[in-house]
Amino acid sequence: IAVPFRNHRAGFVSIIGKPNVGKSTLMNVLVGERMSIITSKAQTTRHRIMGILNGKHEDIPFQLVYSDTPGVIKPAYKLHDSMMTFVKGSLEDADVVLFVAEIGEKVADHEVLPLLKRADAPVVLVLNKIDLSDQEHVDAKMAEWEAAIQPDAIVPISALHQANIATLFDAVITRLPFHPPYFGEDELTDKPERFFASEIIREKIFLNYRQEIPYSSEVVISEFKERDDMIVIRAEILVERKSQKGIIIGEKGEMLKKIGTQARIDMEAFFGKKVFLEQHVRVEPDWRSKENKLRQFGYDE
Ligand code: GDP
Ligand code: K
Ligand code: MG
Repeated sequence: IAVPFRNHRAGFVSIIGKPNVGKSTLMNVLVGERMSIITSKAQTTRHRIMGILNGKHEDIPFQLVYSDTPGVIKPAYKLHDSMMTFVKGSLEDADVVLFVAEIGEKVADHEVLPLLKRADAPVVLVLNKIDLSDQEHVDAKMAEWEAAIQPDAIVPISALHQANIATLFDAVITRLPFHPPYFGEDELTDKPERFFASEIIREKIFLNYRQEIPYSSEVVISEFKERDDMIVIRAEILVERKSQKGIIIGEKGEMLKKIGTQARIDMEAFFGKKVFLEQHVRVEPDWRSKENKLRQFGYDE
């Protein structure tokens, strides 16, 4: 006789939504680690990033595998195609979908709605950034979403101010299937350490440069050597044009030095070790449109 498995919960929780609604901020709050990079610019997140949380809820141990994903957009580059493939993949695996919408967003013709049809999993509509609104407006928006998509639950939150996160956690954990853990207890993520080194540098590029520069940049870690007392990291910053290389480096190299310092400080906090960081800037013409380059930079699954 098959005995139903009831002593552990585990599952995949996908965080999806349009750009800039606060998906990465929420992911970090839920995982309790600064795992996904956050900036005020759309399309900061390019990959599916898993963050694993182990714990206990009402005496039953659980393993939550959250996936942060790129914002849903209409692809303009090959790069965007692979970004959207990551989103679709995460929906297909999902046991619970966290569909994040911000309070100011229009409900009609929402880009994410066609994608939701791919998911068999329960959908929790997360209404984020309620700190920018009042109760009356929040209630009205919740009613609008209820009428439009009939989600399994609607939870208004502020990811930035960590408001109502406990309610959201409850909505997730109670929908998590009974299942043995998928990952080892000490695993925090599915991505290697060098991935986070490159993401930290990308965040600094997004924060320090304007217009096309962040979107035209990619970071490749060419060396990641862990020694007893420090980590030696060599990073290549790739841009699409020569003029962009000059902008990245800045006058007398001051801009490159600035992002290098900011990145090193964050890396030392993330890895808990001293970091020696060396950066090079290289032109890789039109890398965002080239399939072989995208593959080389890890945009395939
Ligand atoms: P993503 O593109 O969906 O991953 O969004 P991010 O997490 O990168 O956040 C986009 C911007 O929204 C950042 O400037 C965040 O600080 C901001 N943000 C995220 N959550 C909230 C929130 O609850 N309230 C407010 N006011 N801003 C938020
Ligand atoms: K963003
Ligand atoms: Mg993001």
